[in-house]
Amino acid sequence: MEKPCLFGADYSVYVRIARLALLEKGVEHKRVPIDIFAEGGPSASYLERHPFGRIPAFEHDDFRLYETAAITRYVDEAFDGPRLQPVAPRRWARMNQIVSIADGYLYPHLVWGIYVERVSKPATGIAADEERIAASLSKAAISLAALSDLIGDAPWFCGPELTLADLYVAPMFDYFLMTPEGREMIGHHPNLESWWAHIAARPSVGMTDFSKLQERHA
Ligand SMILES: N[C@@H](CCC(=O)N[C@@H](CS)C(=O)NCC(=O)O)C(=O)O
Repeated sequence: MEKPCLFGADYSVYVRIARLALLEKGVEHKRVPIDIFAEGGPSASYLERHPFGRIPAFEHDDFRLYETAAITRYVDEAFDGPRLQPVAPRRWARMNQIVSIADGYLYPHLVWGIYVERVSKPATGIAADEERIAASLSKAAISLAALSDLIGDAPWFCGPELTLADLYVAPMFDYFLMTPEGREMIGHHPNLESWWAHIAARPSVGMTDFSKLQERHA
């Protein structure tokens, strides 16, 4: 069997989630750089692989896949290594709920509404849209309160074991915590602060650290 291959850019939240799953499983893989924000957009050959022109895309032997939810679950099922999805139905449902919160509320607000506006745009000379930041901050407050309730006293979002829920939330928090608003807001939730300290110390998270990147988008 060939090593699986991940297509994408290191600055991408979703590419990082897929890499975190591969690294946590201990799956050797190849990486092919694709910059979807490059002038002219993705190439025709990449659009054949991912008709929506997003990253990541994935290939294992002749099996092609896109959408991070599908990639990470395939990686978990198809390879040896620690399970990243709980077996118990309620914990598994909780994992899916948190992944959905990350896709639906964290990515648009913590990453695009706050990090991109506060950090990425000003870095390229574009003024931050303060109204958009303010609107996203009120959504972020709801998200952090919900995540704080869901994690409770557990070390990880779904209990004693690291799951895909943690791997989804971590890259989104990483960008969010690069903003002063993000650092202030997490201070209201000591359990999320301690979760962040716990996950940020994992080798997989260090190996995919956004702060070491030259080019940062989202
Ligand atoms: N639903 C997709 C979302 C992937 C996604 O939005 N990736 C971003 C980078 S983090 C992207 O490709 N953005 C390009 C664009 O919006 O045109 C997934 O789960 O893989």
